Amino acid sequence: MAFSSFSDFVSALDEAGELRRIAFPVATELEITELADREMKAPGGGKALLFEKPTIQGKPSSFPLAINTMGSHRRMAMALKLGAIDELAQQMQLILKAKPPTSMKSAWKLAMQGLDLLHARPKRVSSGPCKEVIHRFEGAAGGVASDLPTLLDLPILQCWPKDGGRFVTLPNVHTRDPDTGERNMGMYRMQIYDDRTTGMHWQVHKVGARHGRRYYERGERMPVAVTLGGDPAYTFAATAPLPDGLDEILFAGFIRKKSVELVKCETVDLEVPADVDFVLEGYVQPGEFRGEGPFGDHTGFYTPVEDYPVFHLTAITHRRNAIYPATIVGIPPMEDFYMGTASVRVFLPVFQMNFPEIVDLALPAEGVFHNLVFVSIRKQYPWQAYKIMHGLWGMGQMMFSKYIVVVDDDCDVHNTSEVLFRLCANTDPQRDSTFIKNPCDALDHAPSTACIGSHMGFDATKKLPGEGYHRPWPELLKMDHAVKAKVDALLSNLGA
Ligand SMILES: Cc1cc2nc3c(=O)[nH]c(=O)nc-3n(C[C@H](O)[C@H](O)[C@H](O)COP(=O)(O)O)c2cc1C
Ligand SMILES: [Mn+2]
Repeated sequence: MAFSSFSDFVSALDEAGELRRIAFPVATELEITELADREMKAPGGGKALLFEKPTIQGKPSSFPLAINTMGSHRRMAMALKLGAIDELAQQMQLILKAKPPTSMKSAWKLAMQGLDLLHARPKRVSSGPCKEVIHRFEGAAGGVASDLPTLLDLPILQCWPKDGGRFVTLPNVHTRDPDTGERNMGMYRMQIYDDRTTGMHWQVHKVGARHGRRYYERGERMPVAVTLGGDPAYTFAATAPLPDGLDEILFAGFIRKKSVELVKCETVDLEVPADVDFVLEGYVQPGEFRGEGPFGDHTGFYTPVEDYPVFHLTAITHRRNAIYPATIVGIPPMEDFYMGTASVRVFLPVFQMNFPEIVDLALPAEGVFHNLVFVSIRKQYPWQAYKIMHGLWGMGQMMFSKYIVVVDDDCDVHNTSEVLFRLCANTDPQRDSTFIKNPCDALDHAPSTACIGSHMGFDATKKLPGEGYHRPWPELLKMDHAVKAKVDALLSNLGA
């Protein structure tokens, strides 16, 4: 069942030997990054770190900070209460393949899936742990009590030396479409400007930005609520590339097999999960923009200062024993690689529903999400690899994929060395590549103009006569099974 708090998850990591507690004071300015970066670069993603005494400009923060909590395949699965991420992929597949029942057994199976889906629907509750401490910034009678936190009291990181300031790095940003009332929860970083204002870095292609444009057009103030912590399923859902219009709260409920309990905010007309650690309530004012950045980004480079909307804080509510969740991004591999890989596993059944010939798909760490995609297919007809490339370039955030390499189904896309071997061996560069024009990731600094550019696809599959290849395609080397078994036995007798 679901985690009832972020601290539950941190305890579970601790019990599983996946957490390192850091009891001495460590500066939120750069030092936590350096420790976390070393951990994230350790084999398999190292451990999660709990900084019990983070300091802000030399002063102790009232809140501990947890980082790298999802930074390994095991911890990512643990965050979603799974033995392995593939279990969730199988559940997705069952739902996508659900057909009207033809027997008691299939009816029962469908009913069980129905129960899972039932949990997807959120429940409304009148209060929750996220309201244990309430600090309103507007209309607070009797002024502001000094022991209540502002943004400057949270252990918010300055991640890299040339960053423009401190950034909230794991915020779940809740907004509504003013026309349809549809909810969205996306992860968009927030630069701290002062105790009451931050940047709101929703990029042009993201749903928060689309909601924002509608408020700007209507000339209305846009309510925004940001949550930190709670069940880690929320954080995962906020980063998952769901199609626009698919509610992340429903998705989180489906993942955790328990309805998300939603509670009304104090100062804005939005609802947030009641069990989160912190809620930052506020608004974005139409037409107001401010320079955001530089920020040491997941591209491994600093993104430059660009204008983004400004978030004005109207209240902070939090758990009394809140833990501040954070991550850092930078030169891969980082924690977000494991989050991205989990997303790909979970959405593979959706890709396969659209393109049944897809066997597997991987975004290797070196490509930091959008730069490199390896996909294996069961090829049946000429130029099928190109159909897959174009199909992926047309699907949601896969539109950003800069290089797509298509290989045959006997190639393991999670083994970069194997894919590069196929790419080099199986392609005639001119014949087997294609360029297209498409939107680019807003963070990509390589295109001459931001957000637009070319993408390239490679067909590294075996070529067919129908593709103009009339020579006999050679056979890939493979050892006999019997010989392999014999050598395995020999070696195990030797104790090797
Ligand atoms: C650690 C992390 C930080 C991210 N920061 C941003 C960001 O600052 N701006 C942004 O537009 N997307 C950012 N993303 C990616 C979005 O969260 C992701 O594209 C998400 O699917 C967007 O949701 P949406 O389609 O509902 O807008 C980040 C992802 C991760 C894992
Ligand atoms: Mn969304």
